[in-house]
Amino acid sequence: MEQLFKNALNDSDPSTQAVLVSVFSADEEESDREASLAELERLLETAGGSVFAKMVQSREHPENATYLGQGKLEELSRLCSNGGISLVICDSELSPVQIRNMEKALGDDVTVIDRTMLILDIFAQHAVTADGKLQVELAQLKYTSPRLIGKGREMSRLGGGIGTRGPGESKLERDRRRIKEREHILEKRLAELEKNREMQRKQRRRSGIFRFAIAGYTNAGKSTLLNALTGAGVKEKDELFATLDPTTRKFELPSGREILLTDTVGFIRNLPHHLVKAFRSTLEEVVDCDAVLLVVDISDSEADAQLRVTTDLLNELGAKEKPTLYLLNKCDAAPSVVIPFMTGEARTSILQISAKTGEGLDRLVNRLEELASDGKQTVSLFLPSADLGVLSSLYASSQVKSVDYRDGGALVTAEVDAMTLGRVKKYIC
Ligand SMILES: Nc1nc2c(ncn2[C@@H]2O[C@H](COP(=O)(O)OP(=O)(O)OP(=O)(O)O)[C@@H](O)[C@H]2O)c(=O)[nH]1
Ligand SMILES: [Mg+2]
Repeated sequence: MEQLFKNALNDSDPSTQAVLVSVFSADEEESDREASLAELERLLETAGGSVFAKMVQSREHPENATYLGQGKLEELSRLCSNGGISLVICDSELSPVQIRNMEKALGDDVTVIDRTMLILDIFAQHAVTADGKLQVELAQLKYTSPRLIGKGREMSRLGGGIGTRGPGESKLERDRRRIKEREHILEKRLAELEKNREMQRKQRRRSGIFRFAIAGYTNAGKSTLLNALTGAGVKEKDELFATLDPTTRKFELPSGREILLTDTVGFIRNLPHHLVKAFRSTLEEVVDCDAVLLVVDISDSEADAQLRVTTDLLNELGAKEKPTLYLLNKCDAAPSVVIPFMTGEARTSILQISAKTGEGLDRLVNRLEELASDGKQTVSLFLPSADLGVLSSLYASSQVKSVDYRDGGALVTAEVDAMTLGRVKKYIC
């Protein structure tokens, strides 16, 4: 099926240079602003571009019509034309009107995009599964298309995507209709895929195997950790959002107990709400688990802020009550640190590790063992023929290890939690 979008940077020269622009209000912390802009730079590099210049304006609010004030906009225009720059990226969410007016002021050769459009570009480059690709395309249609339409841009392959100029109004009307149709198709397909995914999740739940989700800020080392433990071969790379699609792998603990580990999409500050909504089914993988392994990159000076963002998002997704093990990763690259945000956490829930060198992974495995076996024990039961129905509820709530049918009933070995144990006590043999 034809894709309506291409990426702003994909098709361009790999050395595409851009001006990064940010409007800060006076009540924002200076360190937050700088970190956000530095992150925008990393996002641009990940997307295949580089920074020509950064421009910052401090004012009460961004200008409604043009984001920047008049004087700064003129300065930006001069900067772009002198440097031959054709891409401007703003570190906030821009309205379609702001983009249109900025482009009008900057001239025909300059494309203006915002942080979210840039993130979606990266997502589009990194999505692998059908599910991931559809979610990205739908989010681009919903977010990016209103920001392009009316700008005299082609929306389709016909024009080659974000950077193309051209069509008249009748073309735009056709594009609007095509976009709506495409959105409809994508939504239907996604709903079907979501059904499958939910079935898979149900099966995993029913298997009774303890499930850990590996969550954390983008680039924290989640995929490296999954690979170090399971040899999963997931892409690990020093770039943002290397992973978009979740990967689940079985891991056998030294006791022989099996657990499931799921590597998930990373979090980032200022993730707009509608993006969270668009990627909800991917993000839900993060919370559909029995416990969370929250990976923090302690070699990053922003570790504390990143942990804050991650925790807020996890809470928003409904993971507040999940047992959480904080993994202070990249300890090989950082001195032992105290993260202010974590001072309230129990020491037993914090471990220093290095997914790269393997340091601390043996302790991690021990903790996984303790968490996975919490309150559970393996029991042998004899279910008389008349009570064989109990077996299906055992499958639902416990890990059934073996069933041996014999005269008069079945001999069952299962790992049960305390509640199930209460229900099946009378069958213990
Ligand atoms: N020094 C050091 N580098 C690490 C460690 N763990 C991961 N890295 C590096 O950090 C970078 C990011 O690692 P990934 O595993 O891709 O990070 P991620 O959390 O999966 O990132 P996204 O999928 O982009 O959200 C890679 O260059 C890794 O080699 C570690 O313990 N020490
Ligand atoms: Mg990853």
